[in-house]
Amino acid sequence: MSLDSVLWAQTEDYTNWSNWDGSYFFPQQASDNAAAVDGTFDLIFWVSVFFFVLIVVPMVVFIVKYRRRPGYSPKPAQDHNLVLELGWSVIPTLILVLFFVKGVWGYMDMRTPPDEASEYEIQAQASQFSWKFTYPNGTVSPKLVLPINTPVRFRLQSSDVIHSFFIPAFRLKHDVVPGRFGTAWVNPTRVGTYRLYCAEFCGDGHSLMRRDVEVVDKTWEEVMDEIKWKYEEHDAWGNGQHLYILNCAGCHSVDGSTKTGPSFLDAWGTQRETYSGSVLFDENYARESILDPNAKVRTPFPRPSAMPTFQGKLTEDEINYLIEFLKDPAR
Ligand code: HEC
Ligand SMILES: [Cu+2]
Repeated sequence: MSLDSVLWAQTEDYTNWSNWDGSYFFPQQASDNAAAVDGTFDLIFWVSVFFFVLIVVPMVVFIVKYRRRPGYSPKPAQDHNLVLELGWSVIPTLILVLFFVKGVWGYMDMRTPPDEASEYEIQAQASQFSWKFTYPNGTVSPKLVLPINTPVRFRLQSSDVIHSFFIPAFRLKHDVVPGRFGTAWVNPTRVGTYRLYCAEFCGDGHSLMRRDVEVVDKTWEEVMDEIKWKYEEHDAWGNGQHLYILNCAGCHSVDGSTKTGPSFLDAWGTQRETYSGSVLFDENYARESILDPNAKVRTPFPRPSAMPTFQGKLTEDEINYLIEFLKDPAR
């Protein structure tokens, strides 16, 4: 499995404009709630356009028509008109009430998961700078794959700073605040591949916090079975790559580019300059870096290290898989 298939964020060149799938219009509507959100936006937009034209066009016409000219003297203006004043107070108020009611209805629908949604809950864990999804069967994956027409709930969690879970095609956005759970839900209604972004500036790798969201025409059981990472079906290197994508790819590249941390490309077996002197990149240095990043900090990276400790988050087996991967990450 290539990295491309797992993490387009790591491979696509976003400095190239042709890779941007942004458009002048809203993204495709891929959820139940999308139509209501767009409907509210359109209502406010077109009412605003209507009043903009109603006010600005006569204003420009009157400016020209009643401009100061020689031979004309200004006539005294009427200074009070009860009907007019009531009209321009009451009508906009009613329109605002309409916006409010439509907005609240839509918001309540978006915030209240239907009963079926509590059956499937995905835990979405944000950390600098990646997303990890835990499925109801316990599988942890960097991929978000959802069966069509099945409401699903998300439990949102951050292990460091504030992130934001944003899937434009679902019109779904919710802040992910450390120290408390957030919830969101969606009923995907269109098969396809959409994008998940972090919408809260969370550090220098923020723009890398992107994932594909796949909506597929399969059942939950099929999706969970497919997505389940089976350690015994892969070699140690493959398991290491899987763990790297889950935990490290947001900060460490395997193509030689420096992100928040140094690249792993051709790093194994070389001497690394740290604030505590030169160290050989071997098993012990790798393990120590994972468990206690501040023990030896690479120059010229800032101290204390931006790397979180993985003490208690990765097992010894998993660290061994990662070490196999680090030996030759570009295999
Ligand atoms: C939030 C960003 C971040 C994450 C996530 C992260 N690291 Fe780091 N890592 C860094 C930074 C920054 C450094 C350089 C400073 C230092 O030595 O601590 C670093 C240094 C290292 C080093 C020493 C590299 C060298 O060139 O000398 C290793 C090995 C390492 N990380 C392994 C990992 C592994 C394995 C993971 C995933 C399990 C991981 N890191 C996740 C930011 C991160
Ligand atoms: Cu983020």
